[in-house]
Amino acid sequence: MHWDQLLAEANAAFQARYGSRPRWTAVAPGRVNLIGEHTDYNDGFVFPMALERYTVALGAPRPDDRIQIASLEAAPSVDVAAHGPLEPGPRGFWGNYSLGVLAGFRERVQRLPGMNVLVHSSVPLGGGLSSSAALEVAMATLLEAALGVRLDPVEKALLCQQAEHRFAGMPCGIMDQFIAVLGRANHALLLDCRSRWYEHVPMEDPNVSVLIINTQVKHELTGSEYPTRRKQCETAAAALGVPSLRDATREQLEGARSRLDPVVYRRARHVIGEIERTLQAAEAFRQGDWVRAGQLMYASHASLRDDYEVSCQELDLVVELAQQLGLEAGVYGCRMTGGGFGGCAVALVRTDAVAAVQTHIHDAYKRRTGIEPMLFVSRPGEGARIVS
Ligand code: GAF
Repeated sequence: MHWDQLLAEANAAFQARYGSRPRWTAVAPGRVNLIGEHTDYNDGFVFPMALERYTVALGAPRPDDRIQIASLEAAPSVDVAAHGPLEPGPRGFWGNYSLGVLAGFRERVQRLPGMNVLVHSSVPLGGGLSSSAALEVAMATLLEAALGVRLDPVEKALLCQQAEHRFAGMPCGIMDQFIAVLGRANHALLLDCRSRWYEHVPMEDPNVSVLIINTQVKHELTGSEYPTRRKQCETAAAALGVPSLRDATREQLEGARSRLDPVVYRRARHVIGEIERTLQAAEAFRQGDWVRAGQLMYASHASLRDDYEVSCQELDLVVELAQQLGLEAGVYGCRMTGGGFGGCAVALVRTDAVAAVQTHIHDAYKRRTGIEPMLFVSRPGEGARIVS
């Protein structure tokens, strides 16, 4: 859906629901991670780009002290007192992300204004493209406009991450909120999750495109498996005597192999290798070396599948189909993206080959699984901003 259409639908819905026009409009993007998976909570590097798919949050003041937040994608709406208790709703409630952001702001500014809010999104929900971070960051940006404050971008991303930890019960790393805040059109973001140093890496070559393939499956494992992976990484780091896996080398890991649980060893092998691959891939992107970047993406996928065990049959099938097409058909590389267990894969494709690649993967995937996948191309989009 185009940005203009998203905004027009949101405005019409806002007026229909609240009977007035919005005073503030804020927007934040979804993201696709090009490489650097499950490295953020290991103090490593990630390399995402913002998508041209956005969540928009519209707001207007209310005369009383209630805050209402409605969504065009989910129900029921949020309805809380601006200075009453802010507690998460039931697990899985979409409003928890917004409630967490409200709580984070209230800790900073003491008092929130009464507001009517409506959110609308073109980020596929629950598809591993970070629809939750887009929602958190859009809400945070709306609150900045409403309160007339500007948070430091790093502080804003961390506030949103805390919202997810405390209100949605998801112990995520910092990648998704950072790219939603810091995304830049036609650039990917290389982020050091330890120091929070970052570099916007240009992605302006019109001959290469980023294709996103949504498997349309979501195996309900992410919730339980994600914290387990985090713990296994901590166990590995402790056994190696380092603060986090960022500090460990392949040699150290091999030296300790006999004393490590084999599963913990494989988890650590993924993280250590993935951090190296991410830095190498960022360099390949800087050089426009798409063949090298693609090889690293395939290697990332194999490691996520075999060592980290967060892929699934459907994601493996997409990557296999892409790999079968290969360079000759214009595919440089492909991998699962995001937390795993379903959601999306990302492929780097020669622009003149995109239509044929898209048709082939769509048809073959549908034939083999009976599921209709959703494919789309996106340039790197803009980070969060106040539109009006
Ligand atoms: C999810 C998390 F939210 C991110 O922080 C990151 O760990 C990712 O999974 C895996 O790379 O999107």
